[in-house]
Order: sequence, then structure tokens, then C-alpha cells
Amino acid sequence: MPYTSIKDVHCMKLTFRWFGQGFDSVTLEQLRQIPGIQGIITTLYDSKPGEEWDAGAISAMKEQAEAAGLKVLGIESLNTHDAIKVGTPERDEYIENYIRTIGKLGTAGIPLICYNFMPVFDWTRSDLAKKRPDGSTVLAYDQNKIDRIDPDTMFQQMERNAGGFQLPGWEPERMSRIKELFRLYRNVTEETLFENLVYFLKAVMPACEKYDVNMAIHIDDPVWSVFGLPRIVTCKEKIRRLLNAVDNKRNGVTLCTGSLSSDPDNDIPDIIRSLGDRIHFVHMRNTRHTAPGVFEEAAHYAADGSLDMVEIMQALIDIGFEGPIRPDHGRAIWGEVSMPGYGLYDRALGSQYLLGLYDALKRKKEQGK
Ligand SMILES: [Mn+2]
Repeated sequence: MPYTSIKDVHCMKLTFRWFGQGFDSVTLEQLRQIPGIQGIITTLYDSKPGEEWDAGAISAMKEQAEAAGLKVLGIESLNTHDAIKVGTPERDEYIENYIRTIGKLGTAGIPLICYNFMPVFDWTRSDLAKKRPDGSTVLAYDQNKIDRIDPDTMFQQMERNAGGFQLPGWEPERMSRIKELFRLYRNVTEETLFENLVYFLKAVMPACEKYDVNMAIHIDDPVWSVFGLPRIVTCKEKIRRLLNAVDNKRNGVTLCTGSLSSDPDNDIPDIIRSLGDRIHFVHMRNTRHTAPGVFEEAAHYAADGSLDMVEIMQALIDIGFEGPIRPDHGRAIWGEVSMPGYGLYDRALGSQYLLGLYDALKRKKEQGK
């Protein structure tokens, strides 16, 4: 008998991020052929932060996935409006929109929302296509390069190098107001950002409970301040502080190994064991570190980067993680043209490595070895 644990309900669920038709170079039909895939993590990519989502658009998204044999197992991302992060008087109105969207997602049976609370920029990289010796290209970060440019220049570089794709979290209409956004965050310290996050979470928790929806904040990327902007989801202590401040199981985390690993002092298996059942979603990828503040993304295969992928998977098995997991950014290989980090080929390869680790380690655990 073949070992079939991955199909069991008491298993983690392999998913892929999908940006939607017209935005993603990968199709649902292609994703469906990946062994072990159970669903997608998607979004209404053309919605703007702060907008209330339309129930019809949510059903259409779900039906489209189901027609391709896949479930929508989560939303990435449902972005928070800057007013919520800054704590301006309009925030309550945007929080109300967010709450209504949670209700509609829950009603549609979509149980997970991944979001982040980073000011101005979502994730940051200094290079979207760094060439590696094997000819593949990867996303990379070099603090020395970031120190030499201003945010405006960085946005222009990102846009120029995105190959015509719109990068998640880098909406042109927001970036055209970059100076204004920086002014808006002028007086926002780490502490105020934290308080504003707590305010937001306390407000949305009743809807999350009522509609069975988990909130899963993504780790900041990278986990230190970029251009002087505060960062608050960066390490074990700070994540624990957030979970304790709103001590509701619905308030959880997207454990992103790549983002956490930007600081090699983050002991990822230890963080996983400490967060336990507050981990609602996992992004698993590998990074290669060459100097402090300098790293590039690598293949998921452990030996290609700096992360102990085996021990990370072991920690997820030890806490009994059964939620959605997805391979995170992949390398650009075999001439594929895609959104940087989100091609089909290398993420598909990575997903099979993750399933291999999972099956082997899970069986070992079940057999008590
Ligand atoms: Mn991630």
C-alpha cells in the first residue's frame, strides 16, 4: 500500500498562491496537476486596500477555483488601509469594511486571511533577478544597496524590473503618493504601530469568531527597519507579545520562513514550537546568507541555502500543524516568464521537496521512531 497521509484530513494542506486570471502567468489547470495540491491561496487582486469586497466577486473566485478542482483555502492578502496602520480618525470606517469582508469570506467558507502590518512598503528587495551561477535568477536583498537609494528610486527600480507584472503590495497608485505616505507615518513609532494593530485586531475578533475566520499576520520582510519605517512582527518575543495582547486563537500568524530568516538569529524551529496552534498558515522557502543584511532566495532544497528545512518541517509536525502551507518564492528557471518569485516551475519543484520531507517525517513520527 502506498503511503497516503497527505490526503488525510489530519495533515497539512499543500496550497499555491494564485493572483487570479489576468494577473498570474500560471493557470489553475497547471496548478491542479501538481501532486498533492489541495487548494489555492488567492485574492481579488484589483481590489484596493480599505475597500469592502463584493460577495458576488468572492463567489465567482470560489467557483472558478472549484471548477478547476481546487479549494480556496485562504486569502492573501486582504490588505489593511494606511489609516488603520497610522491610526487616523477614518480608521473605524475602514475597519468596518474589513469586518464586513470577513463576514462575506466566512459565509463563503474561506477560513483564513493572511495580511501584513508594514508601513508604506510591503516586502522589500534590492534585486528582483539576481543571477546565480547555474543561470537561474532570484530575488535578493542587500542592505548596502538599499542604504544608497531613496524609496522613490527603489520603487522605480522594482517597477522597471518586474517584467510588466504588478507586484503584490506595490500598487502604482499608492507608490505615486510615496512622499505623502512617508509624511503620514512620520510620527508612527514601533509602539504606536503596535497599538494600532492591537486596536484593529480587537475590533475584528468578534467577526472572526462568528464566521470562523483566522487572521494570520505575515512576518515583516525583512525583519528590520527599512528607510526608518517601524517593524513590529520580527522575532519570537515580539510575535508572542502580539498574540498575548489579543489572546484569541483567531489572532494568529503566517509563519514565513524566508522572512524570519532575514535575521539569522531567529531560531525558526524554536519559534514554531513556541507559537504552536497560533500558526494558521505557513510559507516555506529557503534563503542563502552571505553577509549580515545580505541574502538571496534559494531553491527549497535545504543544501541550496542556509535554512535547516528538515528541522523546520519536523517542528511543524511536532506541533501537529494541519493548516495550509505553500512553497514561497521560487527561482526563475527554464526560461519561464512570470511575476518575480512566482513562476510555476521552481515552486512546483519546491512543493514536492516539502511533501517528501513531510511524508517521511510524519511516517517516522506515526511509527514512533
Ligand atoms: Mn512569505
